[in-house]
Amino acid sequence: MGQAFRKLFDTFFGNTEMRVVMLGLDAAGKTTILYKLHIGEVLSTVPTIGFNVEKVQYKNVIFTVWDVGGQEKLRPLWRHYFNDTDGLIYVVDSLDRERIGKAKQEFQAIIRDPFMLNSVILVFANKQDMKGAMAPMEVCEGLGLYDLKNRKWHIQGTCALKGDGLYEGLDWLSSTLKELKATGYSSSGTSVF
Ligand SMILES: Nc1nc2c(ncn2[C@@H]2O[C@H](COP(=O)(O)OP(=O)(O)OP(=O)(O)O)[C@@H](O)[C@H]2O)c(=O)[nH]1
Ligand SMILES: [Mg+2]
Repeated sequence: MGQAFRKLFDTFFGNTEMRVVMLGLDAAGKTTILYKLHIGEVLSTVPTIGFNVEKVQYKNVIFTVWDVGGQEKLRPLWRHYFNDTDGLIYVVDSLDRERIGKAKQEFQAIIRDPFMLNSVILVFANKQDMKGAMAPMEVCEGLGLYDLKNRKWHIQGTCALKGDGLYEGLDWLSSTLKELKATGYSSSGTSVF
């Protein structure tokens, strides 16, 4: 099979590989999400010092998911994971109203990084099982998503402990990335809710 044809074949019928970086403040639930997706179970987690990386296959997409520790002292290291990234999953602890401003600040810095300008953005408004959690729409406002111009983004309410919402998010990510790959990569577009 010629290389161009193989590429086209893979895009429409075969497995597509995508590199995704998952970021967010400490205790947002990133590692819990990674292992729920990877093995279908919730493992007890400790704060991540460094990163975890796993391949997660969903439908015919293989996601390589980098889960990077979110503690303040580790955040300057995030940018080392930006290169060659198709998608960003930004995880927010929806219960943590106090730090939504901080979550916004870090989020805006990531998406404005030159290496991240083409990545599509999936936000998980996590811990929706908790009473008093911000609704996805509040998280959306808190992060300034409505003000984004020329970016493809989507917000999804999730409960990582039960797995609620995780695959809906991956569905959006895979269809959006496939569409972009098929049409030759430009992540500009209107927001989806
Ligand atoms: N109630 C509830 N708790 C959750 C949920 N997701 C994660 N947690 C809990 O939140 C805590 C932190 O989860 P982690 O997955 O370790 O958070 P993290 O984002 O990886 O944190 P760092 O590694 O420090 O960046 C753990 O006690 C999880 O059990 C959720 O959807 N609901
Ligand atoms: Mg972690």
